[in-house]
Amino acid sequence: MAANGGDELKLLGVWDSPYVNRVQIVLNLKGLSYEYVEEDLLSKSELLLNSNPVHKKVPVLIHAGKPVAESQAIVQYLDEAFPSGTFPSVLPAEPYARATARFWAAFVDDKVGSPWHTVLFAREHGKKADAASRIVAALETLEGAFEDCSGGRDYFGGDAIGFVDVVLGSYLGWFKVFEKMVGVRVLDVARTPLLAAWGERFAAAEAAKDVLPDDVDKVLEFLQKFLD
Ligand SMILES: N[C@@H](CCC(=O)N[C@@H](CS)C(=O)NCC(=O)O)C(=O)O
Repeated sequence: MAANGGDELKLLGVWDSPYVNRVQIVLNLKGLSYEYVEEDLLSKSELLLNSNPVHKKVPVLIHAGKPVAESQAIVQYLDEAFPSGTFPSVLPAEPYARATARFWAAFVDDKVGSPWHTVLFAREHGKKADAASRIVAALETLEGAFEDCSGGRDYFGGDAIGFVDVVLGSYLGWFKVFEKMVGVRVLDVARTPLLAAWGERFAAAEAAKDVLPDDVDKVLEFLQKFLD
């Protein structure tokens, strides 16, 4: 149905990618229906290569034939193309709160996303463990950010899931995978109690619960294809 984005929206993705998952969560939050196309990253489709010729990565959102790449840009695009009034907002309306949300979202992909990649693909255990401890340090910083941004409410976005929630929340399934891979519990209730409780809430939220990967062995088995 064109009125809610329906047949105009196509998402190229991979099921266990945090970058793809955050876009799916925002599409769910906004109640938008879309066509999902699972990509094979070892044999990328012409559509992916043509839609994201610079990075050749997922996610790519194609809206009415026009591709948008890079997950944070896609989320912001969706927020503007399907704005408040008709759809729930992900970014706050007030400029300072908006800038703050963008700051923390950038921090997450820099300080959690980069080491996430190292935990996955580094060959040596020591490098994986070092990257996991950098994630722990980033989460300790984010514990303080959560306290400030949430103002005692459930989410970084306040009463509702917002931009920082979807950007950080999309890594939650992987944090469980890391416990099995490197033996490090990155999101730990003793170190970061507010974030640990937030993580439980986010993973159980309607928009996220069927999106985040929750089968650790299935994720590890899938990852192995890229390591062989
Ligand atoms: N900064 C990008 C990262 C996207 C990304 O790293 N996607 C991975 C899957 S998790 C990918 O498509 N990798 C394929 C490749 O590197 O060739 C975003 O936020 O969208």
